[in-house]
Amino acid sequence: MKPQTLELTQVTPHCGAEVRGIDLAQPLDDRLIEMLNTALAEHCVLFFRDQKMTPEQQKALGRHFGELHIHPAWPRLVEGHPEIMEIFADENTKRIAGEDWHSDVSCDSEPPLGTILYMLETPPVGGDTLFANMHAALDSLSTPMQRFLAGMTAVHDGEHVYRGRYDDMHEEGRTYPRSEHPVVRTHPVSGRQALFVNRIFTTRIVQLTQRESDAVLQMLFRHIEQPELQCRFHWQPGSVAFWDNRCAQHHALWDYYPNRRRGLRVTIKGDAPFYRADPSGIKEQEE
Ligand SMILES: O=C(O)CCC(=O)C(=O)O
Repeated sequence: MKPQTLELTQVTPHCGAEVRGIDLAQPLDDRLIEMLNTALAEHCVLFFRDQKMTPEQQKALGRHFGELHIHPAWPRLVEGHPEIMEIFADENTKRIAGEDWHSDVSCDSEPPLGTILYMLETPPVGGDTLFANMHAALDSLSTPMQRFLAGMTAVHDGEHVYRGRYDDMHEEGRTYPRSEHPVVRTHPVSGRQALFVNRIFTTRIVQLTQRESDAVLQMLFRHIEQPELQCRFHWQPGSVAFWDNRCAQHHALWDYYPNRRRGLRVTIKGDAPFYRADPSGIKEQEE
């Protein structure tokens, strides 16, 4: 029998692939799930077009890849579906989700493995999302910098991100997650190393002084934002993006105010990030 393959088109050399020929509303068989898991780890984000899913079907899709995550702070949930976040903006919106580069809820002790965003309404123009590959970000640092960062840990804090952010949130007695994670993490599926610090949540590299940490983090945040590491996704109603938070960061562009944009997001639970030294070592770069 001919081995089943996925119909994939890469979006840019480092990031993203569009997948065709799959109806995400239908149950996926084990072989297809395995292929999607492999493709996700390789391309960091997968895109699908012209999908139509009910909330139940979107949750069933997410559950093929793991248990569903419940957000620690998001106030706009779909009624009867606490696992589904509504991503929404219109003329009354003051803040949107993901206005800067980040990996979802990296302040959690076990940050989400991946996120599936299903777009329902798009503005007439704009509202794209940028994605960047964190393996490529690490690989494009100099060898001495890679060696310096390997084995270090950093604090990811939800407090300054979520406290007071949403008008309709009841915050009395509420605390937000704060965790320490490796700066370079090993992807559990591919075994590849990825840079794991982001502008929204990461506040401090633990082994450095505050001043050193501020300087190194700023350098890394700027490094991560290089256009060569990225792809840009233009949404249409029915588009779906499935990103891997273990090796991708993303940034939602809010260039469409006061227009409306609406999507539904399901997030999949992940494991505690770990660093395992690559037995082949960090490769010397050619000058
Ligand atoms: O609206 C988007 O395109 C992405 C929003 C975002 O950053 C998120 O859901 O984490």
